[in-house]
This record gives sequence, C-alpha cells and structure tokens, in this order.
Amino acid sequence: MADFDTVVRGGTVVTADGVRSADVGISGGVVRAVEPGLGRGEEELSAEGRLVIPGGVDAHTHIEQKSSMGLMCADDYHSGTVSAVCGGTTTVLSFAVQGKGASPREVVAAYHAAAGPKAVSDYGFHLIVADPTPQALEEEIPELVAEGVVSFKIYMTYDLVRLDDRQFLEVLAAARRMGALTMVHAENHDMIGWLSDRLVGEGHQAPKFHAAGHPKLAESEATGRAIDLAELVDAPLYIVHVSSKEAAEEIGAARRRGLKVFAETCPQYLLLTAEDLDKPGMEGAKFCCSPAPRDEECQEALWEGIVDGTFDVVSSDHAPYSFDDKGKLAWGPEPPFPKICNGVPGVELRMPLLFSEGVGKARISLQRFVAVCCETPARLFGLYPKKGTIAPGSDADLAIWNPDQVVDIRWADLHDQVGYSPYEGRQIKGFPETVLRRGEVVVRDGQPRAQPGSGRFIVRDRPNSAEPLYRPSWSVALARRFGAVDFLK
Ligand code: DUC
Ligand code: ZN
Ligand code: ZN
Repeated sequence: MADFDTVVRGGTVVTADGVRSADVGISGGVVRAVEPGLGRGEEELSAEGRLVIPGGVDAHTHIEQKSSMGLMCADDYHSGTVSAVCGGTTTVLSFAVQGKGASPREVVAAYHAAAGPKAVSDYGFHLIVADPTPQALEEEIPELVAEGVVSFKIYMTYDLVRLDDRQFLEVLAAARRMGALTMVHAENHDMIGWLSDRLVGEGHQAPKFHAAGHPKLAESEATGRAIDLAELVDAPLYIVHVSSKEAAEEIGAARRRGLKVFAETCPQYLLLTAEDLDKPGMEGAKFCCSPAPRDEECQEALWEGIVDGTFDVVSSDHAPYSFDDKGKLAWGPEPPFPKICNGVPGVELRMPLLFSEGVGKARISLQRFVAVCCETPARLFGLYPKKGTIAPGSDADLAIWNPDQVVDIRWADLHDQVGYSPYEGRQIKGFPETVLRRGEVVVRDGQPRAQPGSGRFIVRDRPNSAEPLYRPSWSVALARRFGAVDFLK
C-alpha cells in the first residue's frame, strides 16, 4: 500500500521561511509531510530540477463583476479561475459589489451562485461597500463576516461606488468592531474629475491623457487621507494597487508611526509606464487602468518597497475588459479617455512576471516572491495556514515550477477571455508546469484539467482575531516593523 495519495518528489520546496530539498507527501488533499526520502505515493510527480512553490493567493481580482463604471467584465468564474491556476494561483479573492440601495446579503448570494458551479480555483469574496446604511453595517454585514466574507473594499472615486470621508469612517469603525479588514482604492475624485473635464474640454481625449488625468498627487493625497481616517478610528487599513513613489512614501511614513497600514502593488505598476498609453489609435486603451502606470522612478520605488516591506502583497488587480464594444470600447470606437473602461488583465501572469522580472533579475529573493504572492496575502486575509504555505496540515495547493522555461507571452496561449495581453511579445523565464489544488492536479504540463465547480469557497477567519494562526516569528517581526501588535490581537 502506498504511504500517500501523491508524492511530489525531489524538488526544491520554497516557502516564505526558507528553501530546501524535500519531497511533499499529500493525502486527502492536505500536505502530510515535507521531508527528503518520503515513502511511496499512489501518484508520483517528479519535481527534479524544479521549484515547488505554494499555490498563489491573488488578493485582488475582478471576476464576473460589473466594473465601477457599470460594465460586466469578460471573465466569468470559469475562465477567470482557469487562468489563475494556469499561472500558479490556486486561490483568488474577488469582489462582490453592493450597488447603491442593494442588500449586501443578496449581493453575496448572487456571487456565490455565479462562482459555485464554475470556479476551478478556491475563492473568497471581499464585499465592496457602496451604500453603508445602518441596516447594512449593523445587521447584514456582521452576518456575512461570520460566514467568511471578512474584508471590505471601499472606493474614494468612481461615481457609482464612491463613499465620502464620513461614510468611509463608518465602514472603518464597523470593520474594527467586526474584526474585518478594510481595503481602499485611494484616488482623489475631484482632482481626477476636474482635470479630466479640462483635458477633454481642450480636445485632449486620447488614451494617453488618462495618465495626465489621474496624477500621482490624486493618489498620494487620497492615500494620506485614507491613512488619517484609519488612524482616527484605530482600524487596520489595506491600500490596494499602489502605483507611485509618493503614495508608497505615505505608506512607509504611516508604518514608521506604528499604524496598522498594509499595502499591495501590482505587476502593471512595476512593469508598465505612462508611455505605454501613448500608442497609435486606440491601442493605448489596453493599458488604461486606475491608478495609471507611472514612470521608471516609480517602478524603482515600488520594487524597493517590495524588498523593504512597504508592500506586503503583489496582487494582479485582474480587471478583464475586452478590446471591443463590450469592454474598452463600450462607449464608442474612439471614446474620450474618461469613458474607457479601467483595468488590465493579469491573474495568469502575476506570478510568472514577478518571478521573471523580480527573482530572475535579482530584484527580490525567492522567499520574498513567495511571501508577497502566497503567504502574506493568506495571512492578511484570514487564509493562513490553510493557504499560502507548504507545511503539514496545509491544503495541498502547490505549483511545480520550471525556473528555466522561456516563454514568449502571447495572449493566444493564455486562458482568459480578454483577447489581448498588455505584455504581448515580452519574453519571461520561469513558469508553472503542474499545479495542484487541494491535492488534485488542476494543471498538467501547462494544460488545465479541472472540472468547473471543483473550486471551493473558503470561509476565512477574521483577520483581526486570527492570532492563533500567526506564528510568533511573524507576529514579532511584523509588530517590530509596523507596531502592528493591536492588529494581531
Ligand atoms: N481600477 C480599478 O479601480 N478597478 C479595476 C481596475 C482598475 O484599473
Ligand atoms: Zn481599485
Ligand atoms: Zn481592482
């Protein structure tokens, strides 16, 4: 009789703690042992010459969701999560959006109905709170938190979803009471609106003006204000998709003051610049996202921020809009830039891009790569140690990664429904070959093979009350770095 259902044999196992040669023994979908020389598995998977990396946790994806401009995105829970697993990500956290006047409970029920029969990766929801009524905050949302929807996102811009500062404070206070984590899209709405109207009014409406219409100052002002609001309430705050050096500086300063502020950046801000928006015709629309891609100085600052801990997480902000009248060009073939749907796809390439450009170019270590792509998002969003690591007792989510595989990026080889990749034609090195989700091979030799509906909703622990899940070494390190002791209690 075999000792394990599956043994991943002879690889180099990488976690945020270390790198070692070991086999991984899996039974019942759970990691049972990580040691060299394990006994036989019913199924043997060779990882000779390969890295064995925890399944990625992408903390920021938009799947089968209406955008903040009201447009349905191109990926449903099948294509979006197939794309995720093909890139080594086995858990996605995506958004359930409360429209104005909508019941959060009904909204989340609708997202469960959409995801349940289709997902192939595991998943969870963040609730976008667009209408923080007392009924929502005091009755419905606490029930959702108890059911594992333990994080909220609020917007400081976009007419359909944005909150004013007072509403933002109400959400922060409610999140603090419930032990939930508030995420924020931090851009100054009026700066963007005023500038965009002037630019369009003067005939500057091509995609490249999207960058001018979303200046760094709009991001850094809102980032600083969001931090101040969180400080007033003494609530933890997670700042999404940071694009600029100036916003990163606000975050660094907050941390030095001991505030419970956490942050992510995304591959598009590490690898694209405003010049990518300046392409012939409407091509630049493919690169329009908010905040906007910046410049090389910002890119350097963001890489540095991953190294020095300003950024805890690298997420994709996968926002899949096709380049046609159902997506980017829904408001006509040549819409003015404020009418171009914001967002770029990226759930499949998040980890390969960060591996190639980060680890491959010696900007970040292999362990830091695993920390920001897998372990820390799992910790911050109440998934650890089930997700985000390879250790006895964890879900057997892992990718057997070929560090030497050279890939020329072509959208045609990816698995999303977007129709283009902002990274088309770039060459990267390193890609997952085989991916396991709870012990099941969901990608073999680069090809997806999971059944729709085999992904599971993960009931997450409340981040504020997850102390037993945090290892002392991590708690102490985080507390020292960020003075985040209260957050961990
Ligand atoms: N900006 C957002 O706020 N959300 C989706 C993608 C984007 O570019
Ligand atoms: Zn956003
Ligand atoms: Zn987003």
